[in-house]
Formats: sequence, structure tokens, C-alpha cells
Amino acid sequence: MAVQVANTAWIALGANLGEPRTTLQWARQELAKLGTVTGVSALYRTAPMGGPRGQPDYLNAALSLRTRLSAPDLLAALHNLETRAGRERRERWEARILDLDLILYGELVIDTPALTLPHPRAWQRAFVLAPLADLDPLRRHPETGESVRAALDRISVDGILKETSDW
Ligand code: A4P
Ligand code: MG
Repeated sequence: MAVQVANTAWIALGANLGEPRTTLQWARQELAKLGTVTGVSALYRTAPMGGPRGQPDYLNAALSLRTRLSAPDLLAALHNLETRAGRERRERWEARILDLDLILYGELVIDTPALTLPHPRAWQRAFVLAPLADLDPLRRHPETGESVRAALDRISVDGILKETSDW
């Protein structure tokens, strides 16, 4: 169901199987069909955090999307894109062809198993925060008030490399 008013959603993209760069480029094009893309981060090469040992490095990015889709509908659309990209879900934090996480949806705060906003781990993870800082470093966590830049200063950015701004 579409909502009347457009909201800005921040989406984190990640991939470490198949052809990550090609997959993220495809995802970016598909996301643009869900609204208006208002910002796109650089592409980052990041060391895998958590999950089974020996995973390949990830490519991570983030974009902001002005959309009339409600947050649950947007998450369903993200899952649909993951499936179309060929993702299979088995183990948590396993290597994946495409991961699309909803990080923020306006100022919405919600805590259900199917959808938690802000994304519960986003403000702890450099592979999410570094791309977000390209979009809006002063954006604050709706509950804690901590900015993206302040969170990045607090955590380690080891293993996070800007690969290219042109993708
Ligand atoms: N879910 C609830 N809230 C949300 C939300 N805001 N956005 C539910 C997206 N999904 C949300 O997600 C599991 C469930 O979370 C879904 O059923 C959804 O309804 P998933 O994408 O199926 O599984 P996942 O990604 O394996 O789990 P999770 O907990 O989302 O993992 P994370 O926290 O996304 O971490 N290292 C590097 N360097 N780069 C990465 O991108 N990604 C992960 C995954 C681990 N390590 C990484 C990276
Ligand atoms: Mg996920």
C-alpha cells in the first residue's frame, strides 16, 4: 500500500558473492524505480564482520530514496530485489549475493521482528556508517541523537576502504 506523503529512506547495500559491483549497480537502478534517488555514496571495500569464517570481502554502499512506499512495503520491495538477484537465505550473516537493509525511514521508530527502525546494528557498523557519512554526516539517530559522524569517530574503521565514487 502506498502512503500519500513521500518520505526519505536510507538503504544500505552489501554484496560479497558473485559479481558484487555489477549486482550493486543493478540494485541501484532497480531502487530508482521505487521513488527518487536523492543521494548515492561511494563504493566501499570492507572486511567481513561476523558470520562464517573465510568469506570474501564485501562491497558496501548506501543511498537515500524519496519514496511514497510505506516502510513495510519498501522492505518487501527490498526483499523482492534480493530474491531477484539470486539470494538464498540459510545462515545469518553468511556470504550473500545482495543484502539490502532499511537503515532509516524518516524519523520512524518501530521494533517488530519483521521490521526494526532504525536498523538495530547500523550505528555500530563502519561498513554502514562510512557510506551514510557520504550522504549526510550530521544525520542523527532518531532515538539516541548521535550523529553519523560522531558514531564513526567512536568505532573502528579498520578494514573499510573507499574503492570509488564513480559506480
Ligand atoms: N529486519 C528487521 N528490520 C530490518 C531492517 N530495518 N532492514 C528483518 C532489513 N531487514 C530487517 O535479515 C533478517 C531479518 O531482519 C529479515 O527477515 C528482515 O525482515 P536478512 O537480510 O534476511 O539477514 P541478514 O542480513 O543475514 O541478517 P541481518 O541481521 O540483517 O544482518 P546484518 O546486520 O545486515 O549484517 N560485513 C561487511 N563488511 N559488510 C556487510 O554488508 N553484512 C552483514 C549482515 C554481516 N557482515 C557484514 C555485512
Ligand atoms: Mg539484511
